[in-house]
Amino acid sequence: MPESTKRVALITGAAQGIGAAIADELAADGMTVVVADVNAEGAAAVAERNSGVAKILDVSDPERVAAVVAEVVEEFGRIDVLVNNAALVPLTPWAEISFEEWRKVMSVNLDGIYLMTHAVTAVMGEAGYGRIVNIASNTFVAGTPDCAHYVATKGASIGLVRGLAGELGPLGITINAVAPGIIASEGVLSGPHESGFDYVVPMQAFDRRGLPQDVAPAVAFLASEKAGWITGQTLVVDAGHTRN
Ligand code: NAD
Ligand code: 4PL
Repeated sequence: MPESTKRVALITGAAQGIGAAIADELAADGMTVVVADVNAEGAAAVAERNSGVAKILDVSDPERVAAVVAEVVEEFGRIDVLVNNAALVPLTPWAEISFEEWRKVMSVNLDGIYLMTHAVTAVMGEAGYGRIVNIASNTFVAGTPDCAHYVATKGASIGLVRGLAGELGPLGITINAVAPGIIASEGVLSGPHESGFDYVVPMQAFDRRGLPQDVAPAVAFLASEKAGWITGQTLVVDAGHTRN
């Protein structure tokens, strides 16, 4: 297995939006980026502009997760950084959340994090080094309505960070969360969350819509060598919308 001299970062859901901006940022920091997404075309475009590689991946599919992690190890011999970014971002009032929709959101947003983190920590543990960043959301702080299933998964992603940090520390792995506020990603701009800006922007300290590029540097810092004394934490990146 060839050992890449560059650091290797695997970013899920990186075909567009916040994940794509994170891939751009980590590539600019000199890493080889693995752009993993169910959207093959979008992943290929983001990988190409960053001289990285694209992987077609549904994070809720155990076989695909195992296969993709094995392929990355085969190709590069290392995984330094995992960014758990892939998620469904629904807007559904509680009374209308069917058990099927509930299970679907749990499966992608929560089982996906389990599967990716479980597979990648095995690789990082062997190397004695790793950086994991979960993309949570300030909805867990704000209690944003009409997406209770989503908020529950984002709280769980912070719970995992807190619950795992102590076990991963002795392996040389840090695990942290970044919790963005509302961000003008392709997903949000094309869906019902778009109207949320009218309500949220006036509560921010800065009077404009947040962009994927506003989130990526915080992720890059926690993914960097320099962040080695930070683990189990959540960094809120929301222009001061919430204060905790
Ligand atoms: P987006 O919808 O624009 O992009 C999400 C990407 O994830 C898409 O490329 C999609 O194809 C991919 N994806 C979906 N299901 C997948 C699966 N099962 N396996 C692999 N890839 C999958 O979303 P975004 O707004 O950029 O959000 C990215 C992350 O940021 C999510 O975790 C979201 O919860 C979080 N977040 C977003 C906002 C916001 O306002 N945009 C705010 C806080 C947190
Ligand atoms: C404040 O994570 O944090 C809408 C959509 N509004 O996904 C989010 C806020 C959304 C958010 C989010």
